[in-house]
Amino acid sequence: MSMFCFQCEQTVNNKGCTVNGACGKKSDTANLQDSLTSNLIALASAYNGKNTQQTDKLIIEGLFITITNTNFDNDFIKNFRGEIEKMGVKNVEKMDMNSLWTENEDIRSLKSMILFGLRGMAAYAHHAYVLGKKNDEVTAFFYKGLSAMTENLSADELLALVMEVGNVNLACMEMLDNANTTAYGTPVPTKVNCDIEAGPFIVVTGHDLHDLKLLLDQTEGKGINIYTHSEMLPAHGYPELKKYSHLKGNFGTAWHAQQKEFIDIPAPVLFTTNCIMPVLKNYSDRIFTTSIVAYPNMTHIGDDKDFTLVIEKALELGGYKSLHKAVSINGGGNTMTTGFGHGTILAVADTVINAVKQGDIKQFFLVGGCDGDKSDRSYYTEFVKQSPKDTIILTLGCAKYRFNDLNIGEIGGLPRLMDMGQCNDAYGAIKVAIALSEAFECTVNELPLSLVLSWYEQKAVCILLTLLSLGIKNILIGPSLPAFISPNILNALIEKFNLTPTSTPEADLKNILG
Ligand code: SF4
Ligand code: SF3
Repeated sequence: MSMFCFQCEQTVNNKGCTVNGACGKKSDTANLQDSLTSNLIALASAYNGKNTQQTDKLIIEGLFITITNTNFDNDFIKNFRGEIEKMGVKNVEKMDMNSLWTENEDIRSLKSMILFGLRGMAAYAHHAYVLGKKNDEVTAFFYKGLSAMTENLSADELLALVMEVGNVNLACMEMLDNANTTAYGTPVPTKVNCDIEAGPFIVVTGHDLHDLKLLLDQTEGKGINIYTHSEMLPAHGYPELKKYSHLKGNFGTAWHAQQKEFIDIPAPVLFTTNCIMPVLKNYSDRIFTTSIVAYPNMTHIGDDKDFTLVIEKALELGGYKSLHKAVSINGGGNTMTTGFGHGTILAVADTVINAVKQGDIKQFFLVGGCDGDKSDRSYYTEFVKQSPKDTIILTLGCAKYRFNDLNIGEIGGLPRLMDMGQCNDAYGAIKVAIALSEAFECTVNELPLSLVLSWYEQKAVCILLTLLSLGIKNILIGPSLPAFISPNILNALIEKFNLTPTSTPEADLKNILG
């Protein structure tokens, strides 16, 4: 076995990647990421309770680097490890990652849930921190959680810590929601065009709204249009971003289609976060990365965020000669609507509540999370297509690309499909659920609300843990269960939360709606 990784949904045979990663991660990179994780555990143990701004940055960025489809660049990872070693911590004396991967399967499962949850939470914390927000409880928990990796804890103690990851992640996501809305305003419903106008353009992908804003500033008045891609789509809803007239629309679909969609693209693509896939030769001269994303031999824009090279590339390539029509993926149209954050939905709470009371809305479904390239993810398209006309679909995360070009109609002036944003905006969905439960004087579990989640990487793990820590039951999860949840731990989660794998859209809809 030259590597071991089982942190994402596409892991080989739903057991583990042991030769190369199904994501394209080579064994040397996987082993370097394990060594980086060991360094981070050592750093967290040494600085637990004595953290500094510098150690906070290293821990949060270091965890983010190891998220699936984020960083494939060995030199980048080696340099980053060097920064940690400068702090006087070389490795973990009590354990290396191999000892974690070979522990008793339940302990390994629980520690994996903590580690992968922390990786996801680090991504969300990073986005809030670059916008100047901090939360001491969240920061401190990275140290506590990582330190626990070397501690001899019982399964019960670890399970309590797993729930604590979820609980602290709620505070983290609230901080991020506050950071985004303070910086860019409350999102408003916005129709986004997917056709590309003639002339030079830049495609910007990932989740980092701050990088997008800097790029919009630097391209203003230069005759270059900006198009979002994948998880950047919800940027169009923010007043402080949509005010830029050269933020034109959205290019392409979800992350896993990039190797097809970037072929022959006459424009550069800027990756601000995951998900980056192995870069094909055909478009490798057009890929730029920044922040914690990196891929060997691609131009990386450093902390000065000087996007001149990206701008020059856009002007050199020149864009399409005439209007480039988008191809609809799910048989819908070539526009998508986003911007239904909690601010917008709660502003029409009275309309929603009345519609439920009058029987016009029978059920809410939150169909969201990550997308991936396996064909069984057509479940989510079919689920939305088959959902009855008196139901509302809320969505978030890149899973929306399975159905967000569909027009499924309205109920009393409310669109039946509402895109609440990135996976980064999951706090908004929780806020809406809690507000509805207060309005109906019941618990969230008693609401006519079903969560149908789609997972792929570690950000989905921390969000799932947050939902469980809030006591939310009956969550449907697919397209498969995480390989790192052992049978015993799965049984415990089923018993306590009735966490259920998705089956078929027909059966699941029948089961929910009776
Ligand atoms: Fe395999 Fe996923 Fe790990 Fe990549 S991130 S090596 S696909 S488990
Ligand atoms: Fe998507 Fe990678 Fe998870 Fe942000 S961009 S949801 S998979």
